[in-house]
Amino acid sequence: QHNPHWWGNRNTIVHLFEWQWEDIAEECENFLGPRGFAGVQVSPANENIVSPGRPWWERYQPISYKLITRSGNEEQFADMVRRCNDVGVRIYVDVLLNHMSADFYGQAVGTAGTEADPATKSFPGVPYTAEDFHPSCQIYDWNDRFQIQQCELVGLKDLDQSRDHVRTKLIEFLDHLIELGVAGFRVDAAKHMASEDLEFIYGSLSDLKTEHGFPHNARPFIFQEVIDHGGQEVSREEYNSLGAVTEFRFSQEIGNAFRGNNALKWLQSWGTDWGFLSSGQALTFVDNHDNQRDGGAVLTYKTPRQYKMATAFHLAYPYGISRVMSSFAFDDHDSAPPQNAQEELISPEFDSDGACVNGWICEHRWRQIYNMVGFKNAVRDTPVTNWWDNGDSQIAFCRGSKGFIAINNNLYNLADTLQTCLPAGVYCDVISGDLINGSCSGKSVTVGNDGRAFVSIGSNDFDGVLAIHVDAKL
Ligand code: ARE
Ligand code: CA
Repeated sequence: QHNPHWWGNRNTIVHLFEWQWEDIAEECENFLGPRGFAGVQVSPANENIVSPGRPWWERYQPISYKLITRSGNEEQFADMVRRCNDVGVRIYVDVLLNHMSADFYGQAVGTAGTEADPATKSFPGVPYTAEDFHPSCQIYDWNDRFQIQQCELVGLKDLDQSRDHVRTKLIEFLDHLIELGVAGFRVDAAKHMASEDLEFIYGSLSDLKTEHGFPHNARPFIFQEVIDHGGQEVSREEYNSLGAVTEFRFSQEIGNAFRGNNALKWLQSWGTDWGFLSSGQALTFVDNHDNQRDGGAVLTYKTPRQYKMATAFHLAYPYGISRVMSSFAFDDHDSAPPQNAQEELISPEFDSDGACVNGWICEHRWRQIYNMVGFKNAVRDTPVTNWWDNGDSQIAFCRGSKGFIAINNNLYNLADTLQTCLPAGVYCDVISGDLINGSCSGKSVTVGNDGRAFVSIGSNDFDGVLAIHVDAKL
């Protein structure tokens, strides 16, 4: 279940973290479809506990499988999936199979009004009773398989996926989403579930629906959240045959490199040589909704220049199943998403350049990022050729005869004549500008008959990247 069922030549997923279904439907039609995005990872769709202040993470505490959350109800969800599929954008849902809500706030009420008593493990909305859960214990030792898989991750009531009743309820829930037209799932906390149980569950799911535009016998795409930085008791290798796995080492290493801790010339061997999973099994990202809050080497929207460079490399280099993060602004771990006085999520608003202005960051609407999504589509299925570097942190390479990228992460200028591998002509650098009505609002690059071009990226340029491809030729 490694096939994301992308449409045409598309190949990038965006995580619209905490967006409402109606806003996602509009975004598919107005922006993601036209810009060539392949799919959206959406926030959990099932009922969650209502927590004071409405932190984003309340959505990781399920109360039932009713499709009612702050993002919208079932009708709105179904409408979103239909409208996104209609413009060739797939929907992948973040699903919580490991646990239900924790009992931190006593008697609980969910976003659909369902009551539950997490303390006694009573979730009548499903229904689940205490016997559907593992006996309570805490994870103290992250090298103890029993604790990791059968104790409570941060106090979240831990479901026993070996039980028939639990399996049945989880399969019904996922099949319901498939019925509504989704293309697959991000499986939260997969490491905290035995892979044999997940194998049973994934294998029991129905095929994707032909009436939603999927081929016959198409299996749901699965990507599993397994944080494995190496030397772990429960490893990514227990899961990668079942579906793709989030490759956290990618996020770590790309952050290291573009923070300047590692010369970019080493990226020539990017991929499995770095200890990453094989390309078709790795869900790759510069940051995700957890590690962007953790600090450390991971790059985020808060360091935009380096973030855009890392993202350009991510989308230019043929490795992994790429996911772009689209965040809301936050100060600390618990900051709530943009909401009004009634604690309802608010819709993103855009300025005249299409950038988000009201608390949503919308990295996916940054030109340097969405134009690299277009680059990745244009160069699909071509290899890296003509790698060039200056022995330090200026690099360049071709993608077949379809695209060329140069990156300057040194504190001095790059100004060189380089092989671009492109047919002769004038191209628009899609990082510094856009090609609009036949003219380029950024740098133009003239490629000669020998495929070579003069390339300049000043150390003071707004961005440290230059990218040209055959779909942005003047
Ligand atoms: C919140 C509060 C807690 C409280 C709890 C229950 O913050 O203080 O105890 O509620 O009331 C998210 C938030 C949590 C939040 C939770 C539930 O991040 O803060 O707890 O929702 O609302 C491990 C797991 C990995 C997990 C990370 C966060 O292996 O699966 O921890 N990631 C997913 C999601 C999260 C989500 C959950 C799981 C829970 O992406 O957004 O939590 O559904 C090493 C280990 C990793 C470990 C990592 C971090 O790297 O190898 O396995 O990840 O450290 O601890
Ligand atoms: Ca578990």
